[in-house]
Amino acid sequence: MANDKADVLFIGPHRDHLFTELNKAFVIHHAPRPEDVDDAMTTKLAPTLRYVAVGGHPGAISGATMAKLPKLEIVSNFGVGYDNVDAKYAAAHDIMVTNTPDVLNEEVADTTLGLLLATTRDFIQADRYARSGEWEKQGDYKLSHSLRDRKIGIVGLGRIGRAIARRLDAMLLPVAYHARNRVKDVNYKYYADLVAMARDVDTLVVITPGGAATKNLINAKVLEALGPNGILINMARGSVVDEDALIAALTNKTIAAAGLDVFVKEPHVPQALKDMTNVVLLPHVGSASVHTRRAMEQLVVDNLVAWQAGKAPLTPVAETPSKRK
Ligand code: 8YV
Repeated sequence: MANDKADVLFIGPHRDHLFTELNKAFVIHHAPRPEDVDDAMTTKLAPTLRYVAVGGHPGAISGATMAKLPKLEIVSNFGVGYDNVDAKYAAAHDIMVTNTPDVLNEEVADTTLGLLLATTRDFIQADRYARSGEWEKQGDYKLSHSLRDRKIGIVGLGRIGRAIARRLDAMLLPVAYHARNRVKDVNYKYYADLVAMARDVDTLVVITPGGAATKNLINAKVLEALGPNGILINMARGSVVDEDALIAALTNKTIAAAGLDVFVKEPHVPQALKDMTNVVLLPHVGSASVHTRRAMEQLVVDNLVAWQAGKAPLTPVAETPSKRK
């Protein structure tokens, strides 16, 4: 029997559940890195390829690559953030782009709270103190910062930002937020001016989309306004924080501490940050549980399968609203 499965190009590292599910409906062509989509591959796939899936560092697709695939109809991205996909090019060329919103909200919010607590209460250094036997030799570990009396400013009050705010409510912490627009159905204090918010709070939690519009949004000015008791938590994208300004602010004690899940050039973590004891560094694990990654992988496949069946995709991105019902 002839193989009547359609081709899909997956750009990114291997994922078990994703590959098992994709394999049921498609023939997978795998490019672990964007540069693996070379001329030989695009020439081979160009006459027929309608479906691309992409995601997981370093999975990405540029407009230039899309241009080499004239039959391309849809790019299904693994991840709610899609700064790795040229959605503008896609929109201009009638290519659908989908992402994986909602299924990761609670997981990323949980991770944020964990990182906030670990950073504020110094859990990682304290763990080292207990393990190394220093506790027995030196006595009790030094007292830490506290969440008590803190005011939190959330940068980006989207779906994940709101899940974080709900958790902070339960912890009796006052929440304010900065976003491009005021969010209608919440009572948190809104700041149109990020520096003004940074001045009024002492803790910033960053959970805004990456990309050109938010590049270096958290700059030296914002960090200075946050002040010497300030704690910065970045769960968004490395690009949202000016990494050099952050390293300077931590070195000069312009702010007190930082918890970072994301970096400018992942998986590279600057040595200056590794050398500091007042930072907690996570290797981009916001959504990285078996449970949530499986749900995200399933949504990548479900978007492609719906599209292939002539239906509207489940979760199109804002730039490419579905014309299908
Ligand atoms: C993923 C994420 O780790 O969804 C996102 O935007 O940042 C994470 O959930 C990432 O997309 C895959 O590397």
